[in-house]
Amino acid sequence: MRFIPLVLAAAAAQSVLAAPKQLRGFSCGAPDPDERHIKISQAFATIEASAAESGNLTARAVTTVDVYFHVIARSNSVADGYIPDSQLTAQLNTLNAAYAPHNFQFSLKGVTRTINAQWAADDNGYEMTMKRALRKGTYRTLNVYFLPDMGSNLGYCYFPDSVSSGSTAFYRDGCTVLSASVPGGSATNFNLGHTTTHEVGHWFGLYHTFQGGCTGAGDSVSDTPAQASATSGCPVGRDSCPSQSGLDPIHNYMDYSYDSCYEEFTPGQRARMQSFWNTYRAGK
Ligand SMILES: [Ca+2]
Ligand SMILES: [Zn+2]
Repeated sequence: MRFIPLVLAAAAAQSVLAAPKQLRGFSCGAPDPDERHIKISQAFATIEASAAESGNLTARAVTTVDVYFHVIARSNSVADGYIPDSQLTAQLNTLNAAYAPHNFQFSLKGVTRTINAQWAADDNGYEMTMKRALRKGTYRTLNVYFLPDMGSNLGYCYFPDSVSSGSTAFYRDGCTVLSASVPGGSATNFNLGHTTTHEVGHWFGLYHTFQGGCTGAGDSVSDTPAQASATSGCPVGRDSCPSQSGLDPIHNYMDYSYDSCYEEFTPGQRARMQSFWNTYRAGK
């Protein structure tokens, strides 16, 4: 017991130098889909299933999504969120690699950099102020805001919906991601850039794989096995809904696993992203 204070003191001293961001686990602040949005997903599920049956899910052309990265920082030091261009490039590459099998690619159209302590702290009262100042493009344009302090969250994003250009919902649209989660960042276990992959999945209309738990429609995607709760780490063989078929989709980008555990979206999720894109974003 006598050694513990020394160990703690050493760890504390080290953290001042290296400042690794210790997170208890992945936590996403994306709002739960409401009943109305779940009904939209279930309607897509029916259409997608009949298209699959009739062999109508032919190979599609690659869709390129324009992206703006917004770096919000407390100061112009990396520790305060001022992510270097090299890490933004690595983030873009990670996103493109994750979505390449699903016919989506991302083209970086611009980077903005803002030093603003209130925006950097993800204060609710400033979300819309920040986004009204920074959001670029149309409803088919992805805006990602990198913030250094998000409380216990690694990120959050908003589902596609019917919004009119210039409305509050239009400006709110986009993903907010912890700066330390970009490739090479300081978020232990979550610094390979897949927080952005996960949040962009929400932007394309996907729910968490554990949405709805073991019963009912779950995430409204038929090929992601039901899951009782979020996964932590990378527990191979986890089966949180033993009465349902399939092991937990712990390698799915829409679970809460470590970045190193993430591997895939399913064909069903790919079809769902395409459905939402075609209906809500493509023409905008
Ligand atoms: Ca499912
Ligand atoms: Zn999420």
